[in-house]
Amino acid sequence: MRAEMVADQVTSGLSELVTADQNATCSEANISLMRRIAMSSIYIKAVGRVDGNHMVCSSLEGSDVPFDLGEPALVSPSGVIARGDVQLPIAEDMSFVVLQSGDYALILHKEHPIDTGEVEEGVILAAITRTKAWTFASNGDVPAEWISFLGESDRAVEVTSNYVISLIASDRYDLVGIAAIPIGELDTLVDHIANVAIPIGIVASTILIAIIFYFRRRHSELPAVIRSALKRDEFFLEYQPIIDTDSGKWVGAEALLRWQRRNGERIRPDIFIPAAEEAGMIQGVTDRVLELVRRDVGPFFKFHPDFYISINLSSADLHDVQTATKFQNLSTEIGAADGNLIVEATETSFTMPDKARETIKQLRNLGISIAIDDFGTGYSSLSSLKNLDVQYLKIDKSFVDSVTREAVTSKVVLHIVDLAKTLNLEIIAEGVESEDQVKVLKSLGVRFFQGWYFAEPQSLDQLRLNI
Ligand code: G
Ligand code: G
Ligand code: MN
Repeated sequence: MRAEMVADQVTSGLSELVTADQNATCSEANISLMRRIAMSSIYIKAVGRVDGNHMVCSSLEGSDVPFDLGEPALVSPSGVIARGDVQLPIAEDMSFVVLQSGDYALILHKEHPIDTGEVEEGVILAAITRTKAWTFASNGDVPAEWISFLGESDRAVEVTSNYVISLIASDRYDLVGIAAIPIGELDTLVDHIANVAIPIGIVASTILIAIIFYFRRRHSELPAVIRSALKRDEFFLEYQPIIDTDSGKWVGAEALLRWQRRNGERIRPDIFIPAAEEAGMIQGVTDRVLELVRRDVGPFFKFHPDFYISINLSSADLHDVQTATKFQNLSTEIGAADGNLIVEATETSFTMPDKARETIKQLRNLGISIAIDDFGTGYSSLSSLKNLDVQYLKIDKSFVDSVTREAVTSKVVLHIVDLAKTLNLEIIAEGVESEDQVKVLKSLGVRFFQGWYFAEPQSLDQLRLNI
């Protein structure tokens, strides 16, 4: 590419000179023209006027004394006369390339066609004509036979006893670019790869593989660990109070599943619940939740007949025909009256409303109320809500957080509250953490609250002491 760029400038420089020149040889105007061409080019060092094998004048200062250029080395198919290794009177220790068309010649630095920045020690770069193998530029000896490696094609890579040689022919000029790397150099490169790059690669990929296995094992292990946790009875419930701000009393509590392993490690429900759902084990977990409620509650409702306990259900539970029967058994065992139990399900559990509807109907027949959990985060349409037999909306914490922050989402809360009023639903604001949130939500008409601001999840024994 670099050799082609130089050739481009040579071609356009020469054609400009030949067409523009109406001046007498070596007149002042003639020399000015040559200087302008030389100045406007990056690669052309100087422009000169040639007579026979002599340069008679040029754009160079004080070079009006003719000097010998030597015999042409090559005449190209397009008629360009080329000379290499030309010494100029003003710089006799350097040699230049001179390319001539008609009476004009361009003087080029020998390195420009192969000037590609940093070059490794021993690497040979060259630009050579394809016909006659004349060296346009090179930084070392290029054996004439190298050109023959190209054969008929435009690209070739060849290995000799000393070099690996790569050749590319220009498709616009009679030029071939050559890069040759000494075999010895290649050995150092191979050594570097073998001693540095490969070990680093092995270490890095081993670590990566270990990480992937670790996470895959953890992932695939989780269902098995949940199964053994069920056997080992590692699950328990905490109950987070729900406050009626009209009376200031705790009117109910949400049962939240907790898992503490024998080694003391706690695993959060937002990790193991989705894992259990994915592994098709959530019904087993829900069974345990109901069993834990039965154990915890005992005769609780005898003493607190107006209190309710809400239980979270997954989508799979809502679509399970046995769920209602399980609740019926629980309800009987703990002596729950109408309104003592609430079932919470997220909006997304209702994406197949027909299937969920049957379970909801049966639960409603048992005197159990239904709450839509995390409301606002799902996609339920208002019309589908209207057709569901639901009594509570739990506004998701993210919306509760927004009421004292972003105006846009707090508008959404306003709409949720309006919607709830129209549909005759009670609203419970979830994850309430500050007095400001309570103030705003109360002013919007929210009556029930759940959150750390009021009370944290606690054991039912603890909760019993506080009501
Ligand atoms: O407590 P918190 O980190 O407690 O609960 C995180 C999520 O886990 C909440 O979305 C909550 O609804 C859900 N969750 C808590 N307990 C249960 C449960 O017993 N069953 C189901 N399906 N989800 C639960
Ligand atoms: O079922 P649901 O998605 O509503 O789960 C309630 C979750 O919110 C539980 O993880 C519970 O521990 C958590 N929680 C309850 N009150 C607060 C609160 O005030 N702040 C925060 N950050 N989390 C809360
Ligand atoms: Mn919930």
